[in-house]
Amino acid sequence: MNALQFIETSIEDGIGFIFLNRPKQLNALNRKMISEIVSTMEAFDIDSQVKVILLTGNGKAFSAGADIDEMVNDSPITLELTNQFADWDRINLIRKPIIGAVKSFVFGGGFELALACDFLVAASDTQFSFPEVTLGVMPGAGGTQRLTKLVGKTKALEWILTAERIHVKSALHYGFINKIVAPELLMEEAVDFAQKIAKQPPLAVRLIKESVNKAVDHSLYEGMQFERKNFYLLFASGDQKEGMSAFVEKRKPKFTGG
Ligand code: CO8
Repeated sequence: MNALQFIETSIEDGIGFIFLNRPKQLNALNRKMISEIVSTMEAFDIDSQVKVILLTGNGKAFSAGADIDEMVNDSPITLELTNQFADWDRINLIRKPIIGAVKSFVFGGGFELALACDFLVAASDTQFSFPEVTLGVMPGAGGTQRLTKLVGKTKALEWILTAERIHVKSALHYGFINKIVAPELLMEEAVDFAQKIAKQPPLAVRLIKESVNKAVDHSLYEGMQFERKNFYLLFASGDQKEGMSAFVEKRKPKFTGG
């Protein structure tokens, strides 16, 4: 991996950590930073030491959005030629679960990055917002699509058109975060959450994530056909043999990931 300028990474106990690291700019996302995040996710995705990816921010906030200084002089042509969203598209291809541990400002592109995670653990001081409309633009990295699929049209349109700051209790009520935790316990709680998934057999975790994601974009029939093939496939794994034998033999399973 090339030297990382805008993020920090580490691996510990099956968790691949990514820390957004522009705290003075409230982790405003520039293009190099997104590219570093995505390349690290891809490296973790094929690293057998990593079972779950955990994304968070250094400093006060998760992220105050895309770097406005970098975007201010963009034109449709520069946007087309730099094709920055190709990096964002690659997040959809990550097979391992991604947990976002978010706090304080989760705005604009930062909110979109959070919504690209599979789970969100949020500190009680977290505020989510899409302020793009106040800048004369709109979300561009999946915000209008992901939020709408998660909470439905009514609230998504209201929140995106008003730029209102969404309180964590609302976020939990509408189902786009998994858990609210005390700010000082954010990492501890997020690691606990990650560990619950990290100890499960990795192939089953992978195919479950893939199957649940299918439900978002496909008909019930197509989704169920897909689920069934994945269900069959898991019977080729050592972990299925181990998991079921352990149950029958009344002992704890030892999963190897094979
Ligand atoms: N871009 C660049 N710099 C930023 C950003 C940002 N989004 N947000 C904060 N900063 C910088 C500030 O300029 C400031 O820098 P300096 O100290 O050099 O003046 C520093 O971070 C600290 O910020 P503030 O002093 O403003 O801190 P406050 O606590 O007073 O306010 C806020 C915090 C409310 C979050 C405020 O900073 C703010 O409103 N920021 C902008 C939020 C915003 O509009 N975000 C949306 C950006 S547009 C977007 O995300 C489009 C996504 C499109 C697709 C994704 C492509 C990557």
